Amino acid sequence: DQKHRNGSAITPSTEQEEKTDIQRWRLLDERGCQTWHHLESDEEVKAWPQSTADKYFLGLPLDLPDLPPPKTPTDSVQNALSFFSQLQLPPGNWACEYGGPMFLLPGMVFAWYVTNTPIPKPIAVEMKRYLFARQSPEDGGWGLHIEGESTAYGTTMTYVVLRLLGADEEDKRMIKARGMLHKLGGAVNGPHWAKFWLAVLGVMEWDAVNPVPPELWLVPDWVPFAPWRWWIHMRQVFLPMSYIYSTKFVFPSNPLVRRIREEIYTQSYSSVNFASHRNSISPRDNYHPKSLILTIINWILVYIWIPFLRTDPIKKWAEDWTFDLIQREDENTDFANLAPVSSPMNMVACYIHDGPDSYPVKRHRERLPEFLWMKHEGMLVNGTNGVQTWDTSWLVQAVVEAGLAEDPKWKPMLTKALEFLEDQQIRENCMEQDVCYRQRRKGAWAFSTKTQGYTVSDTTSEALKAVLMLQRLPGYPKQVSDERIQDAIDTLLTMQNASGGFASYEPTRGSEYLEVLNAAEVFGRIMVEYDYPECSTAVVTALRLFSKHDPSYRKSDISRALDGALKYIRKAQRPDGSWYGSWGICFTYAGMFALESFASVGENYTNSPRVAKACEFFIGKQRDDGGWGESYKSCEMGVYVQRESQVVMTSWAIIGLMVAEYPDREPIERAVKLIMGRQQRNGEWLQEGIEGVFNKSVMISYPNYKFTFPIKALGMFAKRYGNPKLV
Ligand code: LAN
Repeated sequence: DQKHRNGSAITPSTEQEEKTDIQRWRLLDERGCQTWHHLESDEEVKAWPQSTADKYFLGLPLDLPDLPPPKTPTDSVQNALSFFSQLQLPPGNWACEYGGPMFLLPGMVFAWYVTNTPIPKPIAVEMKRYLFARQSPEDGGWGLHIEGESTAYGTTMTYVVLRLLGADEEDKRMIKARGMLHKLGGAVNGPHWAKFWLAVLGVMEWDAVNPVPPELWLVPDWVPFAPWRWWIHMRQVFLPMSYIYSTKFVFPSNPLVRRIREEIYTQSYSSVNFASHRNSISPRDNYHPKSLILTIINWILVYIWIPFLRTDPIKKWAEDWTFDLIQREDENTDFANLAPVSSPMNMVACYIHDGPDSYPVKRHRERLPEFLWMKHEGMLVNGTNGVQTWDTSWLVQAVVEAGLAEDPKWKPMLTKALEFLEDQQIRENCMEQDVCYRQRRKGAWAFSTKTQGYTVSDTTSEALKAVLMLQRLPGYPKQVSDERIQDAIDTLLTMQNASGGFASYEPTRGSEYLEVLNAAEVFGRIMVEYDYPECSTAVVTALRLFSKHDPSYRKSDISRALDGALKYIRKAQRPDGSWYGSWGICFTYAGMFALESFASVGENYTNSPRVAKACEFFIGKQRDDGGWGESYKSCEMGVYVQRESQVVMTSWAIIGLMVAEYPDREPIERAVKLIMGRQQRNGEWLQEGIEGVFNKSVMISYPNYKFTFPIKALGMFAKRYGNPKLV
């Protein structure tokens, strides 16, 4: 049971496993700022006992009582809340592991190592344990994400990181990993981001790294490919990367580094012709092959621009301006930064520019650990500095939808959640937002915390809905004033695209043709923002709810925004009735959202052929056991790929069918029974397959979805069908 709870497949290890005492770990949550602590002394352990949430995250026994077996969907929701409420953290938010991608942890360790930042022993030990637990038992490698097949990227980076963390070259698991790495062609076959880090560490020559020219930041804003137009994650990674590339920083070599050089290639280090490997990549990694145009641009940069045309003043000008932008990102986020790929790179840039003991380097050292997460398998790096606002908003909405928000039992929990959301609303725009190309954010919510401070169209919308839903109910304090709610609306209204759709962090600023500059090789559709049915729906439903609450504020702007968004969602429907999902797996996720959009404007199965078609698509995918299960392969391939039923996807599908008022109750009821049947006696659901995705090819875990979406789905069912006895 403990094993299943966290969905692990622990690789049996023949080596004597080094490990910390798991009973000594605690999660500290200070206004959403989450850090894990390993308590060294017995006094500390006594003074700071492990909470239920700590134990749950660590896979320790919880000793919770069995609850009365649920007979109705509402019973089941009550049990789920009994369990899930115990995981609420003191500031009012929920947390969870947010892992999946395997390329996040390496960046952090590389950055620590090359900046001579000591890695505390418990962290090094637990990171090693995690990486070994995630090693493929078949071939000894690692993939792009935990469910993916082994790649040169995953295997090279993880191998080197394990060595930096102290794993022995002769460890059987390392021998196996090295064998796989060589089979994949060695480190020269890694993608661009791998080569970049290997060059920084000094186990690869910079000649093997395709150019990352900071000069691009000097290009005037009107130029169609200027970096300010790129998707925020790409430009925020490109930013420190281009600075570091330009300085050609290399960590001063030491015996370990020299040893690694001899381990990761299929030939001796001195015999590798690095310049000939700029474009080498293993076929398994090459999800998005570089365009011919990019290959030509790289050639010109390497053979003409850099050796003959790039003068020192240009180089200096570009580096200065790039570093200025790095500083602005650091200041705007108090060194938390956008995400865990750019953050370690910003730290290295500050180390080069400001020196090892500077304030920026120290502050980065303090903040990087907020990305860490500890679980029973060891320590990993989360996709963001947490899921605070996002998961808290979903829980609130689920309870409200289930009609239980006024139940005195859940009021204290929801009041705390509301207080948390109030605290996390962003109240000011960034300093000189136009200079650093930032989107307006006053009134918005970020996915994780206010400090990170990036508005996302859907996180702002989901948090706003949660606040509006609760504040309307009797017995809840009005935490967020009308003016602040209007600020959120104002920000949302700046985020719409000309197409009518909504993207993630900003309206789309550049053309889709910019994908020809996609240099990352391992991801698809990353260069610019795109319209998303998920994000568009979140905004639609938030605006609809808001206009019920305040019908006069910016009435015509809102109605125009709604028309546009719906127009986009209609257009995005595929001929088979489905929508492709970009942030959850995959068609079940996006379909649920699209149907919610239509429902919010009164379009349902009976009055809209489009909605009927979407419902038929869902029904056609239901499995024999009554559930839905979709593989992550759907995201990669763009077609629905079945897997065994999952409670999360089953919930998404029936939420869609119910809001669409699908006339036949039978398939929905079968799904409800499946969800109820999988609930444990203590109210929890166990972890199943991975739920989320980004950039088409990377999967990411949303473990709290197995609570929030079943709660919402069962609650909605109970409301619509009179809470029948189903067991
Ligand atoms: C996220 C997490 C949340 C997600 C949703 C809110 C669910 C989505 O609807 C909009 C996009 C957003 C905000 C999102 C974007 C990309 C993120 C930040 C991630 C998937 C989490 C990790 C990922 C980030 C890009 C990881 C770093 C990797 C790079 C390639 C830079």
